Amino acid sequence: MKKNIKQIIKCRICKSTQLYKFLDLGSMPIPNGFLTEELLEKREQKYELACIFCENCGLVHLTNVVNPDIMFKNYVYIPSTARNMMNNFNNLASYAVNQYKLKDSSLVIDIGSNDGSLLTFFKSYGVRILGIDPAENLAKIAELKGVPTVAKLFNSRVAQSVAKRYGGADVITATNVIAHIDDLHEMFKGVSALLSKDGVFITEFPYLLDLIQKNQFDTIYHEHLSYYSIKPWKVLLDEFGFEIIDAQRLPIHGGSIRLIHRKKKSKKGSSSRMINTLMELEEKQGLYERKTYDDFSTRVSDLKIELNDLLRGLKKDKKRIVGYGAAAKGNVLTNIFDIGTDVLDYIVDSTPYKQGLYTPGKHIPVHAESKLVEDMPDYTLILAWNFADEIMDKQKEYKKKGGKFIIPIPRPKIV
Ligand code: DWN
Repeated sequence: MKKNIKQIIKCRICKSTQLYKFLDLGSMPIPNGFLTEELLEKREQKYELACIFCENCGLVHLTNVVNPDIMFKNYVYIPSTARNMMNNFNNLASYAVNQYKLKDSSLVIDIGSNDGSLLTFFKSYGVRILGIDPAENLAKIAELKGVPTVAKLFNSRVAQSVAKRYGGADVITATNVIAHIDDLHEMFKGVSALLSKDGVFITEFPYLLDLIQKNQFDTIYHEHLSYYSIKPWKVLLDEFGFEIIDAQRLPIHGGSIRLIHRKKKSKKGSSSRMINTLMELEEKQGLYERKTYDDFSTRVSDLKIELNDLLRGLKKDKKRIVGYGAAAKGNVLTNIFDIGTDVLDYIVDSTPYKQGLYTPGKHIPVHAESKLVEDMPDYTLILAWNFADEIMDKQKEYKKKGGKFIIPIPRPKIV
């Protein structure tokens, strides 16, 4: 991609130009663009954050695509900082190994393998593993964990060379990465080339139904190019001859969906009962009507007023407030709701690479979690609300000493 930004003019899945724009969040820097102190003075590149809804197949997209090299070459997000995330990976690995009777000779390939966390669970079952991820910094960490990793962006060319070298994959996983992919047709060409005849392709991504119903506007950011529901996803599967053989809704990341696919055994293929139920639910919840998206945008504007009234009221009462979780979603919330160091003194986070840095846009300093009990601010705004239970469980002493938590999504509440 020559320039750093590409405008979307037709649907990523069905190529329709019937695109309805909603939720214009303004512009902000990329949400994982943390800054060192020296960089604070430098002007940050800001990119539009707005959504379009394809009135033909129903896919929700961002209005543009930021150059993936800018976002993913050197990546600071790692899943291993969250116990719930690792439990989810453990559950996925044991499900796949048992359900699909994997053996030592079986090959599991993870697209968007990050620091190798998921494959480490598969490795414990003795199967062969391989990661594919463009983040060179994370590929090195994965290799140190004994997870061989191809540090490249997945596409059909990479898939063919991997298939030539390692053979067909019995399982291909793609968790929290499909939303990051611009050319889905190229991705599916790669999966078709890499997956063995009877192999399964397991995807996990945040579910659009949860996002809309729970006001999760802050999971809308530059890394997430698409927001999936079953109807548009099935258009892609039909085009590439895949079918869904199992589906599970998961609580992770505010509500995700795990889909297990295989290459269609027959022209017609089959569709699990669960899929038909979900598609009916999507229709019933108005997921394919403009009004749903207009109402969502209105709720986000109301949320901005409600959260700011709460926080600024506390500041008026001379209360001290900090953030918890220097998450990409937290950087969206603070930038789009205009919550800066005038409200949050700092943010604590368990990720070593983020500590000592400043958040993109609002330049809020990030410290280690231990600072919370040492410093005892009156309130803690949980920016990583998707892990609120885990965080509050970890910080029982802060609560015991009188600290209070604020959970911003789906509506602000003090706990
Ligand atoms: O899709 C993506 C999701 C899966 O992860 C990526 N595009 C980027 C990333 O989004 P995120 O940064 O919003 O993810 P998390 O996992 O919701 O971020 C949680 C943040 O909170 C991390 O920086 C770690 C931190 N944390 C913490 O400090 N203490 C998390 C837990 C559970 C904790 O106890």
